[in-house]
Amino acid sequence: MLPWREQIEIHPRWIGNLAELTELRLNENLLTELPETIVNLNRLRMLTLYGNRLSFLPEWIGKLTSLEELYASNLGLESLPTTIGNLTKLREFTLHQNRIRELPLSFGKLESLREFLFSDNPLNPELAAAYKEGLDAVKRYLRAKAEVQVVLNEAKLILIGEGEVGKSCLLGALRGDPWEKVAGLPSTHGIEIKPVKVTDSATGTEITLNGWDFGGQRVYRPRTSCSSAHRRSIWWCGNRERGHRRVR
Ligand SMILES: Nc1nc2c(ncn2[C@@H]2O[C@H](COP(=O)(O)OP(=O)(O)O)[C@@H](O)[C@H]2O)c(=O)[nH]1
Ligand SMILES: [Mg+2]
Repeated sequence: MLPWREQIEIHPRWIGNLAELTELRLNENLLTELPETIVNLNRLRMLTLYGNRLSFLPEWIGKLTSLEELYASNLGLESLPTTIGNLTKLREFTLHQNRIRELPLSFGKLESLREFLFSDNPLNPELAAAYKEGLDAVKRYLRAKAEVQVVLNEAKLILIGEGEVGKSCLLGALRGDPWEKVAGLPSTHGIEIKPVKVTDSATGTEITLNGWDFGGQRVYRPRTSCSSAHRRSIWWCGNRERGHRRVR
């Protein structure tokens, strides 16, 4: 245990060398972030953080897998990292007086949790009702939420512009269609929707962009402007005179 006589703003770096440390009380200081050296304290069973100025708990906190007690109230936290679910020995977790609305699904993996104080947070109404019933109800709520959560990984790719600027050919090229097939296509009438599969290089997740290929003729313009209200979409705009292409 480290008793502090004065409020500290900067956390001493050498603290990460105290590999045998089991309790660290940093409450009511002026810390704005936790230095990562704490991650070396893999015997830490108790971490007291309340009353600092941390606005988030770092992802690496999930590596402190010996933690049994974590006191993180009155910090201004808006969310918890998903890695919190790795703290499977955590018995006591206080989080009151923060700004948390929702818990990560991984919170449901905290099997050892017995004491959980979460009052004075702007919880979403369903979670607030579950919290009033107790920890089991909170876990039930999270399980139910996980079951209904369907990840679609889809977005709209909308191509608009004058006729004959190359919208349909561009969509065909993005899809990997052979040029001979797309170049000879008749002018588009109305809207054609064709999928483009892409892979997120960071996560390897496959995403389907539903390519909306609009006819560029004047008669279709009202329809194009109606569709501009769609959210979560990528736009490609082609202009024949200026050769202008814009993506947003
Ligand atoms: N040279 C050239 N011609 C293109 C290119 N893209 C499309 N075209 C031609 O432009 C014409 C109109 O293309 P299209 O994709 O149907 O235009 P849209 O009306 O905007 O859908 C077609 O005859 C295409 O062969 C390009 O990058 N280079
Ligand atoms: Mg076309």
